[in-house]
Amino acid sequence: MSTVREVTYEVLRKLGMTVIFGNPGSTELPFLRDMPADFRYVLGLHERSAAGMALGHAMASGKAAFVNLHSIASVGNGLSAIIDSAYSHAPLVVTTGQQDRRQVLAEPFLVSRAVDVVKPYVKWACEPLRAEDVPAAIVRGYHLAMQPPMGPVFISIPMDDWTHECRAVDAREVTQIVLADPAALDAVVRALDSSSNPVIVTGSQIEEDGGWQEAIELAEHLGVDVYQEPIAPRVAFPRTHPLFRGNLLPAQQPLADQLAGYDTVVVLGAPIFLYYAYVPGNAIRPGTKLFQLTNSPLDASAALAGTSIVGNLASAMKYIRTHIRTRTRAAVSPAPPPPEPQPQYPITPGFLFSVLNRVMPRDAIICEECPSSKGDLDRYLRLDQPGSFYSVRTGILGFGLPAAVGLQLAHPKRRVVCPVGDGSIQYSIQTLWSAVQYNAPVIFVVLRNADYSALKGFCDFTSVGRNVPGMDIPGIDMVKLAEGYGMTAQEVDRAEDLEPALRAAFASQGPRLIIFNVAKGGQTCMGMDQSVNPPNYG
Ligand SMILES: Cc1ncc(C[n+]2csc(CCOP(=O)(O)OP(=O)(O)O)c2C)c(N)n1
Repeated sequence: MSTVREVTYEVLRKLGMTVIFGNPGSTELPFLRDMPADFRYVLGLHERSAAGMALGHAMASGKAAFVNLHSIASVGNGLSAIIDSAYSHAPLVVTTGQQDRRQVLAEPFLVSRAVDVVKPYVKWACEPLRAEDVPAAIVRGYHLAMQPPMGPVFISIPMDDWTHECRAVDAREVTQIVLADPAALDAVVRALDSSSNPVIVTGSQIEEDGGWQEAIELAEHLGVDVYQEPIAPRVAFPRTHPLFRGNLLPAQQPLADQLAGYDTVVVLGAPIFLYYAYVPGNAIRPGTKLFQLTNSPLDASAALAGTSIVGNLASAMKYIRTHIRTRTRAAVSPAPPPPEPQPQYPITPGFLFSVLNRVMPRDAIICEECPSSKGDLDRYLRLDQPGSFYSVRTGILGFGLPAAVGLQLAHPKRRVVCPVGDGSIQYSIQTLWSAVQYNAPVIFVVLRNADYSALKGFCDFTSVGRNVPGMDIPGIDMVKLAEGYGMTAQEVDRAEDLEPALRAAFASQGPRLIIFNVAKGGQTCMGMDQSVNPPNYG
């Protein structure tokens, strides 16, 4: 009879999880030994990087990625990537080693209570009761991870389990599309048909459910204004589309004010709503009809207002489009383009992103983590392709680098660009090594302002003042750090050197890191502009 180890590799193969993202330790060695030749091991030097690369891979492919971490030792380090995957709806099957069952009661070295640690952030956490249940637990975990809203599952595996005898396990088939209730969708159709001024808000679940094209068709059929959810982790509507009106603000009253002119609001695939700073107010102007279509029962139950309908976004949008009457609307003109930023010293983030927008291929993938420059990035990168934007959904720094490398590994034909702050990059800096080793040709665009500008902006926003320690990060030689991990790196100080540096990076085949010394401060937090500052909302 086969062993647990052999059957596990067999089910991983059947489930299409032949890449193992990990960082090994003693408790995983019995599994990893003699890894079959059709498997690929992607090593992260820190578990944030290993699980974070898996997260990027899962988001790009829409398929579960397999992660193998080291007992409790690395669940702590990898936890923020697991949390990211929960909130990003990215399917991960995370496994960790556990001490030998025969001595676990005696609290040996590296004993793990990881199952309890991860529970609030995974769809399922288990340590199988019997060794021979391990492969079946992985199959069950995979199918649960893949159910919308997709997310992480966690399985802790005692190190002596791998040599036990085990019967073959069927990988089974479990379908994933759950359709919204047509009667509930009819209510949305009726509301839109009787509305004089409706609006739609697009959210990242549109991308999760493969609804990019359907969202465009619905918006055009309705002829309505389109806003993007606040602090969007994915771009779900082309920024260049004439109906696109911009981002919603991540605070209650400012957001309600933005939508105050509309009588019916249909939110497609987003929470109601994702807020950052607390600016009290109504979720929506009283009297406005509000509907939410979501693939997430959690988002439906947590919405602050409106009627929520749970189901697949693409098919729900199609249902609405094919049941609603077409609206006739005078031709709309696109929102005016933002003013063209000028070359200055120091370089401004706005100028950097306007040049990047000009030189990057249209199908480039942006994986972003540059907190205080996010507003400029949103303004100047005119993304109009599906799957072209990824950002951290949780606010936990450390997402950008590993997600970029995972995205690049899953998308070898598209170039991934990772705009990242000089503070943010430090949380998962080891990923540079993985990018080099696995030749993931990501272009890391580091915005170096030598401080935590976003936090300074937040100090101003919340009126706590500037007398706060730990806001500056001088003295980091990013070129040396990158070169230390084997990566080609350069520093750009002057505006005239910016475009040639970016063009050279796009012309190169491998990963590289460019540090742009940019203007400090003066920018706003998470894309919020002055309209939400306390003078307006005291
Ligand atoms: C893991 C983690 N630690 C700390 C923070 C708090 N934080 C939010 S923004 C920020 C500054 C990031 O600096 P940088 O990447 O240089 O961007 P800048 O603010 O300068 O644009 C910090 C420390 C966080 N969100 N996540």
